[in-house]
Amino acid sequence: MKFDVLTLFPEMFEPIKQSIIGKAIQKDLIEIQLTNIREFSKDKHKKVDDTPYGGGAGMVMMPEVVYDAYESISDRESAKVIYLSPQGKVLNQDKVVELSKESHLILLCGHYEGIDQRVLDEIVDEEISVGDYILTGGELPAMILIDSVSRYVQGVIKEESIKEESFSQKLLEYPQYTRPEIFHEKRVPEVLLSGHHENIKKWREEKSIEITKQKRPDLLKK
Ligand code: 4G1
Repeated sequence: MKFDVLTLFPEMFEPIKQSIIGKAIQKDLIEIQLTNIREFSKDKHKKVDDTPYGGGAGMVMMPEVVYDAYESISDRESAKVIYLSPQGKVLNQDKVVELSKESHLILLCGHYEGIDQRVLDEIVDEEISVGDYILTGGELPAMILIDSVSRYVQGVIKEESIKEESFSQKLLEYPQYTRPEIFHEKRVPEVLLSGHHENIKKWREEKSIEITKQKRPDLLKK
């Protein structure tokens, strides 16, 4: 799976190359290609934004630089272009699974007050948001998308983990414990030490439902 990212701040993507995603890149299961939109500015000062027509605060990313950056991507015709934007549908696990079936995604990150609408109309296939709050740019949302989608690429994580997830879909996770058996006078629940797999499964299902009811009742209603 290939992710092409169009951004003014490619350095922001360094931290995602750690841990599980880092290993997936090393194993060539996923590829993250960063394109700095600023490199496509024809202006001597590498200007990429300008004041909005009609007035108002802030700056708008100019259409030509964004378009030229997009045009520099190879095989762009067969890729799906996603604009990370508060105007998109909010990302959920069903959408994550759907996107993991694509082989090439181009992720466009806005900054400042956003991007000139004309280039968006021309190149964007889908808008996706990561939630309803104000951010300074689409870079963190793009990383959230890469992280969540990459987990579903064959070989990135153990298949059991995915199966366990789909089984407990829409429920929160049961509590986890590891060594030591006693920590600050608190014991690990007895059933987890019993080796009785059926009882353990039942206990975990009950805990999942109980915790979801307590903390996220909205998930149970869905
Ligand atoms: C109006 C949030 C503006 C923000 C209403 C989630 C937010 C990209 C996302 C904004 C962004 C609300 C996202 C806002 C995002 C241009 C550059 C848009 C940054 C920008 C609720 C600023 N998921 N926000 N505007 O945050 O890109 O993907």
